[in-house]
Amino acid sequence: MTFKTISVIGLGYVGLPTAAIFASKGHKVIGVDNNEAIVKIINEGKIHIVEPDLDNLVKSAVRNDKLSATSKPEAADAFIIAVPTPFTRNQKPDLSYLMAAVKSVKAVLKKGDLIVIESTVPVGTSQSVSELLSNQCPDLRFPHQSKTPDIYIAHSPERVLPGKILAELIKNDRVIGDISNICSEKARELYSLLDIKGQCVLTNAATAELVKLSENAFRDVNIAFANELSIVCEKLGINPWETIKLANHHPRVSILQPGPGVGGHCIAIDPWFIIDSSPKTTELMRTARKVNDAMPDYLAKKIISKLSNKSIPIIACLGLSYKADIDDMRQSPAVEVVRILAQSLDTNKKAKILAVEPNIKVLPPELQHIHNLTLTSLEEALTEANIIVLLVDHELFKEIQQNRLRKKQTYDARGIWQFGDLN
Ligand code: SAJ
Repeated sequence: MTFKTISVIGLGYVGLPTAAIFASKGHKVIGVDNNEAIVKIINEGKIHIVEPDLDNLVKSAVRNDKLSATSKPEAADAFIIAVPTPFTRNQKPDLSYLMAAVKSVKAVLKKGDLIVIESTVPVGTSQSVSELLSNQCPDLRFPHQSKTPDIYIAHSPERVLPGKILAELIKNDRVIGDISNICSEKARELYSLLDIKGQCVLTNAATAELVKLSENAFRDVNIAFANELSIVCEKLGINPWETIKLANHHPRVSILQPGPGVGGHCIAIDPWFIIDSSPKTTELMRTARKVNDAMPDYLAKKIISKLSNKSIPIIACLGLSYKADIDDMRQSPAVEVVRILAQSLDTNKKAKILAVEPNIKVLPPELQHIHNLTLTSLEEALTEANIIVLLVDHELFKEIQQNRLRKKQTYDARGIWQFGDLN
């Protein structure tokens, strides 16, 4: 077999499920993460993230000796890189984790190895990775130098949806791009070990890079449209959820859902990688980012503007994660709404914010040390608060009985309590 050992570098939301699924198919997998705490947790057969069914998969993979974790790369036949590619303060791609991961592989690289970049990257990155490695390993030939390279490099962007990662890893089609055709064939061979149901579609590296960015930018623009429309609806006194639901009855219309904004480490970031590569021709994508980024402030100000001066505001904010039934709070609009509310009520000594997030035990750093904010249980929040703000459509919140909300001011930013606000 070509791939006796597979290494997955970066054991986060994409890397860990990928490692576990290869291991569950009986392959020897070495997971690499520079966070020693994560390495320890995984070697104990446990997981550090919330993702349905992942805990059992990791537990049995570690118990069967198919998955182990380490903080430094070890020799393998294929290296899948799934490290974060965030953006800088001025919205430029930050490839420092990716390049550090690539350099870390250098020491164990041997002729015939395959490197697959699964991280989302700006156009041109696969070429840069090939060039970087050829500078570091002058004895080996790389794809940008030769049609028959010693090291194969391909880009196969991950497309899995947090919350459904294990199913989508098998079900989704994959786009695989490379700088010389032979590499993507090799990557296809690697993914065939997973018996994936989706198709592997091969193309060049730059196209694969842009395809991934386009998917997320498309979704961002569509959500921005839904958000803008929801504000129009509000001004006109029309229910946005019903409007969108009915518009989507048209066979060629599919409007996404409005909400408190767009969060996570993908859709809120990836459009900037396209904008950065062509700043003068990306007005629509830039505007969509602006519309979605403005939503938390819009919602928080709406709530503040409707506060009554007859009672002390005790606001229960339901949900902090960036979307339903996960624990990920990166770029979360819910966190931002809570932060703005807490800040706005800072001068009212008796006002309180009660944050409810069933998937965490401590508040995220941005919300720690805010004196008028506490993390509480749903029960406590529903009992104590006079204002309820639904920020995330967690299953738990869908089960709230309507009579618990009676006599309270409610704001439903996700449209799960019937249609929109109960008021
Ligand atoms: N959101 C809305 N309205 C909607 C849908 C989403 O406001 O109708 C918000 C969510 O609440 C969340 C944000 O958008 O804050 C992003 O959520 P999401 O579920 O749309 O996407 P992600 O970021 O969890 O995952 C996306 C997916 N990309 C696409 O669907 C095109 C996933 O397939 C990618 O693998 C992932 O980005 C990634 O890693 O790039």
